Order: sequence, then structure tokens, then C-alpha cells
Amino acid sequence: MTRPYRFALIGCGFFAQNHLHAWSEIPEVELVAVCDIDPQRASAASASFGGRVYTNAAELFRNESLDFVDIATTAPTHRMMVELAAEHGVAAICQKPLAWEMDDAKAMVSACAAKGLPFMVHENFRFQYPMRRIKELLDSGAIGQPFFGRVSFRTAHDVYSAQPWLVDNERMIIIDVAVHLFDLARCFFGEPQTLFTDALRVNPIIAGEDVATVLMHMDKATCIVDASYETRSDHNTYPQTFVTLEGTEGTITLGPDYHLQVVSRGIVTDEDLVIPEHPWASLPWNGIQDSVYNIQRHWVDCLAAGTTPETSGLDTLTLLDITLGAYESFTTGSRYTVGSLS
Ligand code: NAD
Ligand code: 89V
Repeated sequence: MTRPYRFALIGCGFFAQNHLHAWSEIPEVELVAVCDIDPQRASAASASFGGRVYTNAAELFRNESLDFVDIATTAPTHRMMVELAAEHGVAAICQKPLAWEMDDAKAMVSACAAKGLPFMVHENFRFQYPMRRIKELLDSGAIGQPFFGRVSFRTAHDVYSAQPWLVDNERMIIIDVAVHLFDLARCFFGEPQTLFTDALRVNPIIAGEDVATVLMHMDKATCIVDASYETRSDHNTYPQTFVTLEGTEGTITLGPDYHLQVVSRGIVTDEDLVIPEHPWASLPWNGIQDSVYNIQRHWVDCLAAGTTPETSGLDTLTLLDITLGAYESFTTGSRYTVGSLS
């Protein structure tokens, strides 16, 4: 490496703090600017992590010479930001969900492809340490041919205090959280062919759905994805994801507090997974925070090697099709055939 990759972060809100901390652990990058329409947020980010302050993304791109931009705003601004980046020949990482609509997502992918620019979506759940372990076990054949899965995220954690914008979203837990679980299901089983959704709103103060169950049909497997923000259990496990995978030779279970059990050809192994530590990480977010570091590390490794990131923009078009298809299934009350919206 001759010089660090020069980058800017746009959107200095709640989750961007994790991005900023994780970037500070990656020596190959240099934060040259931060941008937020809220000047206080931009200034606070700059005071803690460095970089010139902008409140206007167009001005940022006009003034700075960047290798990539990290977009941590919410979905309505993603297309505008990615198109600006492409116009200026700048590679981009963009937070999930990539977009609310398929046309916007396609336009972003096309804009980057037209300029030959790397484009990745910050779809970090598959980069969680326990999920990497599960994927390794699956690929090693520990449970034979997987035929059933359940990927589950259930909590009563008050998500609305830190992310008040979720209250008014007409589409909520499927596009906010199940999107991560769909991606995990794809990572474990491959692409689904069809899916069926049931969903409802339990909390009357919000606009969208806060409980959802989606049945995904893969070539040789069935996978249930379920998410709830209204599940009151014995202890709060937010923001952990639970996984059960059954195969012809055994079962993998990731339960509360990262307890991993593997039953493989009659042998049972139990392990309490230890999430890799970062000086800035803290409970209960440490598993997610580590995944932010891992996905950002992956981006830099791909830039250096000239390879396509796992969660590229193009790959994420399928994930968005599944996610929007889940709403389509709920609305029509019938199975959605994956690919119909693409
Ligand atoms: P937030 O509202 O706290 O932060 C967004 C920031 O973007 C705000 O500070 C806002 O002022 C700024 N912004 C809005 N429009 C802008 C513009 N035109 N130019 C510059 N700045 C602008 O939101 P959040 O909760 O941090 O969520 C941000 C994104 O991160 C969402 O897409 C969300 O789904 C995603 N997210 C992902 C994870 C994950 O695990 N991958 C976790 C939480 C949030
Ligand atoms: O992805 C999100 O927006 C968060 C979560 C904690 C699920 O990662 O809500």
C-alpha cells in the first residue's frame, strides 16, 4: 500500500458511531471528511474522529478527492448519495436497507457499474463472529445436507428511543431487521425460490409491522425467518440473532448469549462463543459492533485485492427482491416467487 484510502462518512447519526470507531481500527484508511445535514452531529463526529465538516453532500464531493464514501444515512437518501459518488468517480459502501424501492436500488447498482466502481452494501449480520463460525461448520459438512433452518430475532427492547424514525415507517421490522435474517438464510442455504409472509402490528403507536414470520422455500430446504419487537422473555437478548439448522447428519443451534451447540454424527459439542473484543465496543452491542469492524475490514481487503465484496450492490438486489417480496406476499396473501420484482 502506497497511501491510505481517503474516505468520507455521510450521516453521523446513531449507527454511524460504530462505523467511525471501526474505521479508526483499520490502518489502511484515512477519514478526510464527515457530513451531516445536522451541523452539530457532523462537528461532534469530526471532533472525535477527525475530518473536515460538511453539511451538504454535493459540496463534499465537489471539494474532496476521495477513494470511497461510507453512507450511513437512512434509505430515502441512499440513491442520491450513491449517484453523487458515482458521478464523481468515488466507490461506495451504503447502509442497509439499500432502498425502499427496487428501481432505486437498480439505479444505484447501474450508476456504479457504469463507472466500474466498487459498490458494497453494509449488510453486516453475516459478518457476525457466530455466523462466520456457523457457515464454516456448514461448509465443512458437520451436519451433512441442511434441510431446515430457523433464523430468529425476538426482543422487547425499546428500539424507538435510539431510532425514532422507525415509529413512522409504514414498512418496519421486515425491511429493518428481517432483511438481515433473509441474508443469513441466503448465506446458509442459497437463494430461495418462493416465500410466504404473515405479519402484524402489536404496538399501536407505530405505523408499520413489528412482528413478522416468513417461510422461505429453497431448493432442498425450508427456512423460517421470524422477527419481533414485542417479545417479552426472561432476559433481554437484544440485538442477538438465534439460529437453528438441521441437516442429514446433525443440528447446529446458536442460542441466547452466543451459546453454540453442534450435534454432528451423534457427537454433541457445546461452546460459549467469545466475541472478539474492540476497545470501543460494549454490551449489548458487542456482537454487532464486531461485525461492523469485520465488514469494513472486508471492504478494504476487497479494494486492495480488486475483488467483489460478498454483499455487493448487485448481490443485494436479490436480497431486496426477497425483502420487498415478503411485503408483496403479506399484501396479496399468497406465495411470492423470488425474482418477480427484479
Ligand atoms: P439516524 O437518523 O440516527 O442517522 C442518520 C443521519 O443521517 C442523521 O444524523 C441525519 O441528520 C443524517 N442525514 C439525513 N439526510 C442527510 C443528508 N441528505 N445529508 C447528510 N446527512 C443526512 O439513523 P440510524 O439509526 O443511524 O440509521 C442509519 C442507517 O443505518 C439506516 O439505513 C439503518 O437501517 C441502518 N442501520 C443499520 C444497522 C446494522 O446493523 N447494519 C443498525 C442500525 C441502523
Ligand atoms: O439493523 C438495524 O437497523 C438494527 C439492528 C440492531 C437489528 O441491527 O435495528
